[in-house]
Amino acid sequence: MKGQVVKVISDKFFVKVNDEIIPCKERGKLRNMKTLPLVGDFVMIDKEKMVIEEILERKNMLIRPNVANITLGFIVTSFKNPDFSTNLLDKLLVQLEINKIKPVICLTKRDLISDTEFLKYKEIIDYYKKIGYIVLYNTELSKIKKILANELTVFTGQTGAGKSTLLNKLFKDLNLKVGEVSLALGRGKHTTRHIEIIEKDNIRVLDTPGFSALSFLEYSKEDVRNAFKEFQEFPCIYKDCMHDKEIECNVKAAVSDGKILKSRYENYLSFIAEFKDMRW
Ligand SMILES: Nc1nc2c(ncn2[C@@H]2O[C@H](COP(=O)(O)OP(=O)(O)O)[C@@H](O)[C@H]2O)c(=O)[nH]1
Ligand SMILES: [Mg+2]
Ligand SMILES: [Zn+2]
Repeated sequence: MKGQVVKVISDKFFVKVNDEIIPCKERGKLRNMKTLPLVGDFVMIDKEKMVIEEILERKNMLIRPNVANITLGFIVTSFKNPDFSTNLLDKLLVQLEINKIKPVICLTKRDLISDTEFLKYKEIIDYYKKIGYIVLYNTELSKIKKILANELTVFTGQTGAGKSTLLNKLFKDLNLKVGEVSLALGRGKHTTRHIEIIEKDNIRVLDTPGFSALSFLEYSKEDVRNAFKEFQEFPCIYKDCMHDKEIECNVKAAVSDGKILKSRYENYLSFIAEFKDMRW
């Protein structure tokens, strides 16, 4: 019988099969495979014995929080407190792209900047929309609910950007502490491992209010390059062009022509420069 792990508490795995939650143990032989089921894993279970027999192939996996099969990455970015950072935004977009998680950019604290200040950001925001990203505001609750429907979502973004505030609005009885840096999962006062999918109607979110950045396995330089998907619209002479030291490069030309946002390209260069089998 097929199900999905929705909660893990130490060595108990709660598997959702249709609308039933079955607390399972993992079968001993899984241990030999050095893989434990993660929240988000699709698994085959023996319902009678309440054991997990097999972990089905993962679409993706995060290290911190340690979860699998995420479909949507909700990036929360504030205009102020903390200041807007295209560098962090691009870094998060790259991580999500590489792991085949659809990104959504949610802007917060528009009320803290003036209309004149906002104009500075308009070009940047329009650019991200133009290259295909969904960009919305934390005030657009019904739009947000539609986008989160039927996905398994992780929230990410700087501490203080407004993740908990928004989650509390989406899940009325959640009561996450706002304005506090929560303790990282697995540390703090709860020593047992506890990761859970929070669910309401058709919205499913991983309860990881503490993290501000995701952590995945290493990427290659080429992965990072390919994650800047708009670069592919300017094919270079050399298929493996890194758009860096090469003399003839259509991506660099597009940056000069203003077709590629300068900050995107600069962030790209900074990412591949800090590269030593990158693990963010
Ligand atoms: N002015 C303003 N403050 C906000 C907004 N969203 C969140 N905040 C405040 O920003 C602070 C940090 O929010 P929090 O949700 O804890 O951020 P998190 O660290 O990303 O979970 C809190 O004091 C919130 O009340 C917003 O849209 N406008
Ligand atoms: Mg928080
Ligand atoms: Zn190039």
